[in-house]
Order: sequence, then structure tokens, then C-alpha cells
Amino acid sequence: VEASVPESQREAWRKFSAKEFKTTEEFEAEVVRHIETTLARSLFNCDEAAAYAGTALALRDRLIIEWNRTQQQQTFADPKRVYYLSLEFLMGRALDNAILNVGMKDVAEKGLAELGFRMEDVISQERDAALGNGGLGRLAACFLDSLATLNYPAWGYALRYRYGIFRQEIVDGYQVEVPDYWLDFNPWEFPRHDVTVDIQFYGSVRKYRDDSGKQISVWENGEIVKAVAYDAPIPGYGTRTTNNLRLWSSKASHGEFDFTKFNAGEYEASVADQQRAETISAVLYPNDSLDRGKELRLKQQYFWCAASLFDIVRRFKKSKKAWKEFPNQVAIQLNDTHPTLAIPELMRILLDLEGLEWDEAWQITQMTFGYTNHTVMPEALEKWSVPLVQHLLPRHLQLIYDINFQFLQFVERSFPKEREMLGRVSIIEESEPKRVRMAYLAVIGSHKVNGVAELHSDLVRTTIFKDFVRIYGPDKFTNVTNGITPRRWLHQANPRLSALIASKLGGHEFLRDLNLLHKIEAYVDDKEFRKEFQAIKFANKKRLADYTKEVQGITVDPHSLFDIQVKRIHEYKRQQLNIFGVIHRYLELKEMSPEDRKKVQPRVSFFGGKAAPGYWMAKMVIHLINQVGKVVNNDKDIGDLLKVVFLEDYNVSKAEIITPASDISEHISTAGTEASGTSNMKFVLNGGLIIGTCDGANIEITREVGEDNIFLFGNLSEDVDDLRHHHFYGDFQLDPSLKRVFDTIRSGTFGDSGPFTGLVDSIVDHGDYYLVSDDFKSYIDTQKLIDEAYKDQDAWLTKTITAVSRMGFFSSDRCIDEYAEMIWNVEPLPPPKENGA
Ligand code: 8GP
Repeated sequence: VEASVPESQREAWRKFSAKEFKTTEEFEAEVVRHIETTLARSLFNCDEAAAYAGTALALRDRLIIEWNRTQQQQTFADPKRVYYLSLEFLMGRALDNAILNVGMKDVAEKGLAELGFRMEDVISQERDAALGNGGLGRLAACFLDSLATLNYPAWGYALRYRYGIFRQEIVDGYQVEVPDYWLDFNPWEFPRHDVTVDIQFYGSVRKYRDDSGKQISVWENGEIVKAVAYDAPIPGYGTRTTNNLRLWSSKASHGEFDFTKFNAGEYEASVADQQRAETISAVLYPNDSLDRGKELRLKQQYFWCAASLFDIVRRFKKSKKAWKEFPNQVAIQLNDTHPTLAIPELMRILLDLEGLEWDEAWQITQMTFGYTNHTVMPEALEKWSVPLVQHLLPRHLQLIYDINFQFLQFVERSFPKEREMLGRVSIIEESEPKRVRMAYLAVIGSHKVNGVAELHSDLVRTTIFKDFVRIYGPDKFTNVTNGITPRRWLHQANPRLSALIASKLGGHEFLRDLNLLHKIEAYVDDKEFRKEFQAIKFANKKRLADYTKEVQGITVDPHSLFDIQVKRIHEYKRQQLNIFGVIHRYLELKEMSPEDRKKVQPRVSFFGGKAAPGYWMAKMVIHLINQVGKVVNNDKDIGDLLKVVFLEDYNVSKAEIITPASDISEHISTAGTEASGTSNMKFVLNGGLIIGTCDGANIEITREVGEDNIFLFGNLSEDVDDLRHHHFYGDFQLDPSLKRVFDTIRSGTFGDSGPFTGLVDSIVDHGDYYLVSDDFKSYIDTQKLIDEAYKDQDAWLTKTITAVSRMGFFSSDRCIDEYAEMIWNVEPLPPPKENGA
């Protein structure tokens, strides 16, 4: 407020205030101005990269005008805001989405054409913002889109990694990781060098009593690192609301480097502090579903939580409201346990800095936080070593112990006869060394805990948090089934399908209300509609075939059945089951007479996804896929009957090409392991069917689209324990066709079998934890059914159209409304007016 321009000068200000482009001409003028001035290029010197840069800068100006208006509006209205804390936001490209959301598709397309460029070429110049590993990070990105579209006042908070998830190259069939330096040119971020926070690490805690006898804790003598804010505007679709994603970058607290050391000639030492500080936000940890317990990761978590909370508290304090109003102004969602340190951090702020009493501080904290769990797999649940937390965050460890003490007293009072429960639910695990169970801290410090699909939320309640359901009652635990944004995953990825639907529904309103899709079921028998729907699928397959040829050098026939599995490579997701099935298919084809082969449905099996760099088994799965591809794709007997393609470097922008091209996609995790899955939703929404296990959101997809329109197979989650038990006691028989697959691998058909030994042994000798052998038979039987079903193209088309029309439930808009109502208790704020009034 102190920095505002005096009333008498505001007239001039208003007159010259930035205006947004509206017409094609105005758009072109902006693009040319940026190319000629911001970029210092000319029409003699403008390639597609420069055209992209100019277009992006023009769009950025437009977004920032609306961003400013939205933020002013929110400051005046001061509503309750949502803060989504996520260490990952897998945003992908921004330009196409920005153009769509501000409703300038036609303007931009025409304007660029007049300037001599094709929109697709310009858009494809952009690098993905790949600040995430997989599902969890992409979910966060879909949520930002929905929050803005539905006009919720919301901020995302994350780290500004200098390196996102690594780029994957395939060399001799093996994954090689290449750093992803994506910040060379990033027009979408605004550095806020004036918005900084000092973050403390290490040091010690001094306690004393003040004059009134109250105990005071002071955390002192630590090391300070500076957090600098970078903001990225998040436009809503068809609304002026433009929210903010704030990313924190780490810097040395004393500016550039240490001059004393520099002047003393210690050049290396003089920059060492600076480099150490900058390391904190340097790189995204590339592990998906595995907790590695590294100190730098803990530093990242605290750095980001502390900076974000400081920012949130600073904004709250401007309103001069009483502390008890905090949970009425602020809802903080913890995306997995990564931001759990925000709980003791808020306690520290309230107790040590603001002087509140424990009970009030704790009540405020619990009311403020909600926690989303994304996995029940034990290896993914974070546990930090107590000595490490003690060393890095001494005050927080005390607070965690205090929280635990209060909590255990409460449990003891509630269940006096069950003393063994105390050890089970304690935040501190009595291991060597002791460890802090972050998921328990998150449950205890939040007022709501949710899973991400119905089955998963049931498992959350009955397995990992069973005791907590008894302690707090069932209402604290809820479900919000995941969703996806139809803007990116239908309209952007599949513009022709979106246009076809719009032509029948009288406009694009379904992109804001996906339930309207149900109206296209009325066209399931409409000849013209069916023809166009099928033509679109074929064109999308052709596009992927062209891409495959261009990038992987493999020719595939778009008339084949396209079978796609793209996601992180993990044993629980069972790409190994898929590739064993492919080998089985290959062996069957080899045995057939040429006559019989003519009757076979040709198929292309596409795979894509990254393996965590330290995950040997996952890397061997990638290698096996590539080796099988090498043999099968070059086998003259087989020709087009079977092709195997590993699509290198799967990411968001590639998913936009891959997803619309499937006939079948694979979601085949061991039952009970995949919390939800979101690519399953994307594929069906784009007119592909699913082969899947009864796991995660597959179950709800089945409920929505009907059992006839999905191919389910395999054991159920309630049988998993028994099956594992049988394996443990060697009480099982390997299916003969799977045994043949293993023999073939061992015989060297796909090159040196050495690298694959672990893969086969894990199933044959080491208990087959993911139950590949138990589900193999029903998997290949179901694949046969699919081949048969696909031959009846008419019936297949009916299935796909029906399924699309029933996917309305899986919009992330529905999720966000559920979170808003059940967990956050926030309301939308009407978007700002055009003149900013
Ligand atoms: C994923 C779950 O595996 C997936 O089922 C779910 O759809 C998605 O989250 C969104 O809820 N989990 C992760 O991506 C994950 O745990 N990532 C690790 C990097 C933390």
C-alpha cells in the first residue's frame, strides 16, 4: 500500500495502463514488436524458435495483465485461499494452453500464418517444463488448470529446479540419463527479486523463561540460505482468473560471493558457499515411489515449506485478522508427505515467533492442513532419520517430539487397554537409527486425509492408517478420485475430436462441464458421426506412426491395432507382464502356418516411460523391450503382424501425441498397488479402450463406462496376500506359456540373457512379489479376446464412442469442486472485470 501512486496521478496511469491484444492485427503487432525489440531480430532473421519466443512473449503480456487484475481483485476481496504445496508440477508446454485458455486460438493461428508460420511448428519449439516424475506431478498441474478455470483463489508452491526430470536417451537398448537444463529461455516466469525469504538450517535451540515464566525457544546460530520467488501465471479456461504458481530458487544469503575470501585469494572457497546454497534448488529427485532418505532432499523439503509458509503468513498478516481466523483464510493441501515439514514449521511460527499457546497453535495447524496420500506401498512412505532431522532442523525435531507426546497421551487416554497401539502409531519409529514417520505426522497434523481413488482410499483406511481411523473416527478419512483437465487432454491433444463433439453439442461448453459428454451417446448409431469419429482415430494413429518413423526409425502400419503402455517404468506397473505377453505372441506367430498368420490381427505394442536412474530392474525391463523390438521388428516371417516400439523420452508433450492414438492401452498393475492412475482416464477420453486389472481408478472407469467397454483381467486385491503367501512357500506352478517365454529369453533369442536374469529370477525364485505369473494366463487370454473384438470394427467403434460419452466424471474440475467442498471449505471468487475494476 505504501508504494501506491498518489490519487492525483492515477488518471494518467489508467490512461496508459497496458492493454490486451484482441484482434489478429493487434496480436501480430505484439509478436513483431517482441521479435524486433525484446529479441533484437528481424524478418530477415526469424526462425521458428524466434517466432515461438515472440508469440510466447505476446501471450505472456496478455496473461500478466489478467494476472495483475486477478491478484488485485483477490487482495481487495481477501477471500479464503487455497495453497497447493507440491514438490512436483509436471506442466509440459504452456503456449498452446495459454492461447486456448484466453480464447485466442483463431487469432493466433491466423496471425502467425500472416507472419509466415504454422502454429503447430511454433508451438513445438517450446521445451516442456518437466518439474515432476509422473502421475503425482501431472495431477498437480491438472489441478492448477481446474482451480483457475473454476475461479478459485489458489496458489501453487514448488521449487524452481534448474534441472527437471532427466531426458532419456536409449543407447544400445539401454536407458541413458541426460540432464534437462530447461531455463535457457523460459518466457513464462517472472523473477521477483523483491520477494525473498531467509531460510535457516542447522544451528541449535536455546531455551529460557521470560519475565512471566513462559518458556521461550530460540533457534539460533544456523546457516542462512535465501529463497527467491519466481512466478508463473496460470490462466483459467474461458475466464479472466489467472492464478499464480510460485517457485522458489535458492541463493547464498550474502549475495554473490564472499569478498573477504576473494580478496585473500581464496577464489574457490569464495564461491563454495554460493554453490552450496544454489544446490538446494538445482535438481528434481528422479525417484518415483521410492524414498531414498538423502539429506539434500530433506533440505529441499524444508527450504520450500519454510519459504511458502512465510509467504502465506505474510499475506495473512496484511489482513490484520486475529490468528484464530487463519484457518478461515488459508487452506493448505499437502500433496503427499513431501511438504509435511510445513506442519512443525507452522507450529514454530505460531509458538516461537507469534507467541501463541500450544493448544491454540495446534488447533489452527490441524484446521489448516489437508493431506493427500498417493500410495500404500511401504517403500514409498517417507521416513527421515532422527539424527539427520536433529542436525538439520533441531527445533523442528523438538516440535515433532512434542506433537508426538501430546498425541500419544491422547491415544493412551482413549485406548487404555491397548498399550501396544502406542508403538504402532508413534510418529517415531523405534528403529536403528530412529526415524520420523512422515505419513503419521501428516495424518496427525491435518483435519482431512484423502486417497485418490475409491479402492485406494479403502486401502488407506484399512491398511496403513487403520489405527488412525479408530483414533480419529472415520470422517477424517475420505476419497477424492483423481481427474484430468479436458482442456489439455481432450481439446489440445485431440482438436478434431473436440471439434466433432462441439459440432453435436452446439459449442465447447463440455470443456467446462465434462458431464455434458453424455449427450454424444445419442449419436452412437449416427452414420456420419461414426465415420468422422473413426476417421479421427485413424488420423491420430497416422500421426503417431509418422512420429515413430521420424524419431525411432520404425515403420508401423496405422491399420494395426495400437496397444500402448506409457508411464513410469516400475515393477508394480508390470511392463514386464506386457513384454512377456509380447514375447508369447511372437512365439505363437512363429509357430503358425503362413495360412493361419493371414487371419491374425496385426498389432503394434508401444512402450514409453522413464526408469529411476538407480532402479536396476526397471532399467532391465527397458532393455528387454528394446531387445525384443530389435528381433521382432526385423523378423521377415512376422512383417507387420507384430511391431514393438519403445518411444524414447516420454513426457507431457509427447503424451499429447501418443494418447489420442491408442486402440488399447495397458493399466495392468498388481491389484492394490496403483493408487489411481490418470493416463487410464486420458486414453478412454480419447476413444481408446483399456486392458486393466481391478486396481485404482480402473474400477471406477468400469463403473462409469460399463463392463462391456473395458477389458479387465487378473486377481483381485483381496487375494494378493494369499497369493504371495503361496509363492513364499514355493506352492505354485509356473504357467507353461510363461515358462516358454523365460526359456526363450534364457536361450539368448533376444541377445545376451545376462541382464535379464534378475528379471526372470525375481518371478521364478524370489517370490514373484508383483504376481506376474499369477496373472499371466488371464492376461494373454484377455489379449486374445481383444484381438477378436477388434475384428468387429463396428462393435469396437460403438464401445469406444459409448466409453467417451461416459467419461464426464473424470474431469479434474469435479475433483477440485470436491476438494473445495469437503476439505478446503473455499468458494470461487468472481473473475476480475476487463477494465480491472
Ligand atoms: C502416483 C500414483 O502412483 C498414481 O496411481 C496416481 O494416479 C498419481 O500419483 C496421482 O495421484 N504417485 C506418484 O506419482 C508418486 O508417488 N510419485 C513419487 C514422486 C513421489
